Amino acid sequence: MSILLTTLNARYTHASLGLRYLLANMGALQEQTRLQEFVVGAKTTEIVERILAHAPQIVGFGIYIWNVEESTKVVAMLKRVAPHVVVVLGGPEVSYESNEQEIVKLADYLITGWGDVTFPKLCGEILHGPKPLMKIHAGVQPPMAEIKLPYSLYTDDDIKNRTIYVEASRGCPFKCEFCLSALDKTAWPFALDHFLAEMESLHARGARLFKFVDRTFNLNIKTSLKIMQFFLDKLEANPDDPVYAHFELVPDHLPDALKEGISKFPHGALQFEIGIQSFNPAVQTLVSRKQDNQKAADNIRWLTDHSNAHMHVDLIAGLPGETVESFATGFNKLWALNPHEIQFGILKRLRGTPIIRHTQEFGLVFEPYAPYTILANRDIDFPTMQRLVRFARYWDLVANSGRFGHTLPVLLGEDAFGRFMAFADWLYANTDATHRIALERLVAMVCKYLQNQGMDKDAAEALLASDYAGAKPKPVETPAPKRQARRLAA
Ligand code: B12
Ligand code: SF4
Repeated sequence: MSILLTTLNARYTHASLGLRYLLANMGALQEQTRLQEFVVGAKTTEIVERILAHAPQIVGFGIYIWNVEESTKVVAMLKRVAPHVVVVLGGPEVSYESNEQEIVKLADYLITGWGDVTFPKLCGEILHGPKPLMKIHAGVQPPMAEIKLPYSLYTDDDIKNRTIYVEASRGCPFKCEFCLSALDKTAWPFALDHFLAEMESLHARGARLFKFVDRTFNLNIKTSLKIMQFFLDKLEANPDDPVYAHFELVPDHLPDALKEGISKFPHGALQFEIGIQSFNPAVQTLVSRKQDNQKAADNIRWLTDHSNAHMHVDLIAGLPGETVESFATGFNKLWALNPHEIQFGILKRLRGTPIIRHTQEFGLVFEPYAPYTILANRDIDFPTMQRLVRFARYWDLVANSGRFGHTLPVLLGEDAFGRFMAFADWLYANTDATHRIALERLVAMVCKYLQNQGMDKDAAEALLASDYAGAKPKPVETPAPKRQARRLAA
């Protein structure tokens, strides 16, 4: 074995699709290439020891925002104990602004962008010459038909225990300035029939949750319909053996044909992640996000009323021009549309993204280390931003967890944002914690807060008891995430 592909995933359940693409495309070098994944939080010495146990000549690291800090330590240690091992980096986190990155300084080579064809080529040159002269290589984007699909490389163990990521297209045609995909020129589809044949064999091998990483599933409706039909056929052929598909959607593009397809799916089989990000037209213009807000709202309403899909809708706080008040208006508007989950994200400055053009005018201040979260801007000072961060954390615990289905509407009343912000401020003042709040304690705190707000003790306890009983997830023989099962059971 001479080449090792490795990365630190965010969790064990997240299998790396990027590395499987590289392995699938190694050509003649595939025989001598292995894949070994780690999880962030693992001990650096153990990672280095396990890498070296393969006695590799080349180690290729997949570098992402969630692992760059730890990977830097791993590469530094690896180069100390085994300086002869050639380190090649790749992945989105090192594809831009790479010259200033510590990890790039420590490595021998870097491939920016797509690695599918450039990594095997570079490895061939390192192993057999001529020795590559340049340190940094721009990854070649070949025609999609030339990229070998990696799905057979998911092991039976992966299929049984991990999220199966799949990709029907790469890239995004939109230009939202906070997003790395804004740098893509367009979206490039893989040949659909070939892709679906691979999905067929994954399904035959037991895969039941397919998570599409496509930036925009509903870009080409013909393709979306064919993919949905694939899953519908599976569901119809065997209703007792459900299959789940997760897609990212743009909210303002849901033609009737797509709606008709969506409406045929049973409870929970479709999971949609929908980016709203901001309902504020001035902010949308500033960050070059084109979105018809009325259509988006109508479509989310339609999905809530007429489909069985589980909906997770994203908002971002901290965007240039977004004040707390305008964010609150957007949040309340979204809450009124009743999605299952609102993902309250805080703006991050991803390397390479054009959002930095607003730095001066809007006073954007970001954390210097990954994940580069915004700390303050012209309209939201640091303490207020921290209140929003806590709001996001508590929202996840209380609202998105699905554990407080009956209590939440009472807690939020007619002003979801304002009331939850007041609750978040109170909870923080009374617990001093945003993490590791045990469920029992959280229930007790919510109960106390409701009483502080004037609710009768018995009524508050009864309300929470109704949730606590309902909070127990119904037995689901599915790989669907637990909290989604709770939301759907509510
Ligand atoms: C799955 C995923 C996750 C998973 C983690 C997966 C894992 N393995 O652990 C989860 C859900 C946890 C996650 C979380 C986040 N994510 Co994410 N995520 C993705 C997603 C949807 C898919 C990744 C993927 O498989 N892509 C498909 C493969 C084929 O592409 P690829 O990974 O880029 O690999 C190619 C190249 O990069 C390169 N390459 C990769 N590895 C290597 C190695 C070598 C040696 C070489 C040469 C080349 C190379 O070659 C590959 C093939 O061409 C991408 C979006 C996307 N569609 O890519 C975002 C993305 C990677 N995430 C992103 C972000 C910002 C986040 C969050 C910060 C979001 C947030 N606001 O909270 C969090 C991070 C949380 C944290 N702890 O810090 C950004 C990346 C930013 C960065 N610089 O890394 C992306 C690109 C989304 C975007 N458009 O902005 N994410
Ligand atoms: S936010 Fe979504 S639509 Fe906008 S560029 Fe990124 S992936 Fe594309």
